[in-house]
Amino acid sequence: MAPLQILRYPDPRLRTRAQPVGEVTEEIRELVGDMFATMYAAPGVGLSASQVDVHKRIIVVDVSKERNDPHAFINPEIEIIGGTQLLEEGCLSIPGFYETVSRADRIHVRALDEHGEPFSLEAEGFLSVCIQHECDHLEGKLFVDYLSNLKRGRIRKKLAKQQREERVRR
Ligand code: GNR
Ligand code: NI
Repeated sequence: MAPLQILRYPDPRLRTRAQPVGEVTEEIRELVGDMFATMYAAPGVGLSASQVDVHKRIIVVDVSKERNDPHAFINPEIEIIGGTQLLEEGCLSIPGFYETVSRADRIHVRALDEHGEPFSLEAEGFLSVCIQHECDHLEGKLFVDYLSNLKRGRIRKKLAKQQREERVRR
């Protein structure tokens, strides 16, 4: 399992809509392993394949305190059950910026696991937010898209500048 490089906003590749996984092969399982390695190294509570520039519908999540409860979701489908919650979100692709986002609270998720077996679960609270945040990535959507144009523009400018400066230094 090797950590992969994470794309950073405003990289246009983060706007790619991911394609469904046709068959859960050994290659997909290797990618899932690399995604877990990337998420734990970052460290983050979730990661989408989109963020490592692989535009397939795969997300991984571990919201446990002990970092020992990994879940992979392949071709995830979310159905909103109800409620709303406000939570301060961050994103490994938007380092250093945290903003409150309003999302559904209770959701039902259907997906395939890394063996290609269908499963479903109900989530609420932080797990629900994480799954919604990751599924947004698969649509090319980022949490900053829920902010005002002004706020998003400021974040975009700061990160673009940081990355220009990093490229000069390297
Ligand atoms: O590590 C992460 N933390 C987080 C905190 C609040 C809401 C969502 C997240 S997901 C984020 C990792 C990430 O960017 N996944 O795409
Ligand atoms: Ni993210």
